[in-house]
Amino acid sequence: RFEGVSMAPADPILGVSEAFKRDNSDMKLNLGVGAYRTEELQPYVLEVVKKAEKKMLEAGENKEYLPIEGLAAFNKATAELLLGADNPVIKQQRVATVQGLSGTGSLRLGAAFIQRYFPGVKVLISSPTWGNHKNILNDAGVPWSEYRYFDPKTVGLDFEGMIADIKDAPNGSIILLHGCAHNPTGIDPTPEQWEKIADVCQEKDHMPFFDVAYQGFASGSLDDDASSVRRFVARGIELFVAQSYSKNLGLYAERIGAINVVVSSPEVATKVKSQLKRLARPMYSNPPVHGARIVANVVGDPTMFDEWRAEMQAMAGRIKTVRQRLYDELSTKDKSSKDWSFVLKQIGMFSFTGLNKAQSDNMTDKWHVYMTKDGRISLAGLNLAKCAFLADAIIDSFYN
Ligand code: PLP
Ligand code: TYF
Repeated sequence: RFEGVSMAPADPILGVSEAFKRDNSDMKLNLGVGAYRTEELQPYVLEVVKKAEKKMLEAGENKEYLPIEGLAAFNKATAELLLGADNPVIKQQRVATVQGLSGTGSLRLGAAFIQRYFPGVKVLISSPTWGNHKNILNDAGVPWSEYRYFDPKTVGLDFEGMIADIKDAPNGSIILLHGCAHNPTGIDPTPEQWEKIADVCQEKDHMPFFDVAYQGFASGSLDDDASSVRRFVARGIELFVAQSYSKNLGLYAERIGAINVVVSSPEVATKVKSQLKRLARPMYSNPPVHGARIVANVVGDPTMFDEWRAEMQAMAGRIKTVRQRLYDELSTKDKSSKDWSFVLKQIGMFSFTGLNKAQSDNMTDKWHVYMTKDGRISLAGLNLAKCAFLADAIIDSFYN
């Protein structure tokens, strides 16, 4: 029966970690998956998460099923964190929020909604984007195409190309946008560029679908990192937002996130929420409680909230420090006139090095540096001690 099943290809990101595990070299360095490590390159559980878990244990909470839409206290906290607690759309009850299985599961729920209620409507995704976006849309049966985003010549944003492609899309298309810290490029539109993107969305009646996987992690400020979404909401544009707490609270394996749909009236919000629940029910019935309780506790307690902010800023700060050191090492070691300053301009967890597939292969085969084949390195997996070594590897791979 199963003989006809063929081997699935390894995931281009998670497969890198599997290959890293199989490597016995002392030199090896895992810059593949975007997961935060300490300066000792160890996984990090936030102190504030441990504190929330202790409080939860002491309260002796039960393990009853959550409702299909998730934990009410979490759903309230997560929408307020995203949009700002005093946002008129929250006061007017125009947001349908459903707890999801982290960012991925929330995107999947959004995609299932699109497939059911806007069949045939195309989703435009950036070229390049996080690889799983294509899988999610494909498996949900949602058609997609790409808009230009990255310009290899400037190692920056191809804003003209992006705007032209969004303008060219049929009216009423859905535009997938990274709320902040674009993965994999680390290049975000400026505030003025966001305004122009919003102009085009309004002109063309396009609907944005924001993927917010790094709120607070890009700049260290939760509000600044949500400003792109809030800008569109303030214009009265209806939109989807998927949120993840994998990175900013380090809750990777707890699978906690949410799908939010901002709509025109409370009546519409109630109906949309009921349909999101209907989609969730046959897929996984109801979401897990542990991560939702952690988020609700941290966000709902002013002291813990401040502690969270401090720890998030420390994580974002450590990444900025290694980013600077890597740039310093690259510009000192490289005797050519190549300008490496793009490394400093990029934000978030990643640096998009511009290395092609063969060069990325050289990084892994010769230097035991594990990274994705699109030339992305996760700076969250790098420490100061390894920056000189990494610069040697990058320069060797770039010029050979
Ligand atoms: N979207 C983007 C752009 C990401 O980089 C990630 C990874 O963190 C996710 C979504 C979702 O990850 P998770 O499912 O762990 O929340
Ligand atoms: O891009 C990354 O490395 C992170 C982590 O299926 C990730 O977003 C990678 C693959 C995946 C889920 C999360």
